[in-house]
Amino acid sequence: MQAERQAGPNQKKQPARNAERAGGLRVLHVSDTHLGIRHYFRGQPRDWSRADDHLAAFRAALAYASDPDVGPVDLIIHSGDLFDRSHPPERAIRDAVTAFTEVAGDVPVILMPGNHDRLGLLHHAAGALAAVPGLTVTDQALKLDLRGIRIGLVPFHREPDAWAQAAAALGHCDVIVAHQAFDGARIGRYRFTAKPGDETIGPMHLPPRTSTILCGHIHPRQTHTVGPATVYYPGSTERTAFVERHQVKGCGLLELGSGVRYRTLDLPSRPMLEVDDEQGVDGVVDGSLVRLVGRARTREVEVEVIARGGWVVPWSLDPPTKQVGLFQ
Ligand SMILES: [Mn+2]
Repeated sequence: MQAERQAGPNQKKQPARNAERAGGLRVLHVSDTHLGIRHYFRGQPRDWSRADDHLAAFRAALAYASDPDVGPVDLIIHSGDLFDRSHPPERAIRDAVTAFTEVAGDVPVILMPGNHDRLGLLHHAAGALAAVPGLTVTDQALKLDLRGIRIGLVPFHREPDAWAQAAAALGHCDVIVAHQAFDGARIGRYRFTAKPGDETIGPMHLPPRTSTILCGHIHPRQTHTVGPATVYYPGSTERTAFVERHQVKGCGLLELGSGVRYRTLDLPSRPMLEVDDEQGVDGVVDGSLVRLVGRARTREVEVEVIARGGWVVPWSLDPPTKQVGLFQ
């Protein structure tokens, strides 16, 4: 990939943002887009798929690169889980290629696999993604130098020691890109803690003087410190499960100048709600995703929710099924 681009006649005119841009670097950080996700809802339109929402969120995240209030950016980094599964549907691959092609001509894009799509990026989608000019896909630790700023990409490892080894082999980096759970990351009330035999990365696994980590894997957006480093998780671009129904989704903008600045950028999400009694149906709006729980799990409530335009997670009157468990 090219670190510097020449302004040419086809180059879109982009206003100089501010003085601190000179010599600095602006990176749009996108993660956990989970394209091709398959969730079925009762009452959903025939021509709709939940994957459409994830594609729209992905495209909206990329559009921030040329948003007058956010862009221009020098680089787009996707820190893993582009696809929801290791063998993504053909359509999800085509959609990803189209979206990347639209931006990668203007801004270089770096894509690193996550735990969900590792095989997808390496095998099933490798050929299609390789054909996108300006897109770099790496499943190996890789160090890039952009205007003197060293960016180290260290792909997903289940073993923290293996991750640490791959990171150390790169030498000093100003920014590390990862797809891991770091010590101190939180999902709800759960807090990841690095301990022997665990997959969590702790301060002991970081190369010396690591200061900035752009990370995927944890879906609620958050920023926290690990030893001397700050880990920035932009979170997933759409809600991948009902447990994420209250989370604001988005991506991030890293600005490296005289200091380090990270802005979270919001994206719209489809409304999701749980209905646990008859009154709960009042909150259902058109096109919302609804999970019935407790005594609201009746055919009557389901019919009422669908009449109000809601789309309902399949459930059964039989003992809980695996299908319901998918969303927990
Ligand atoms: Mn993910």
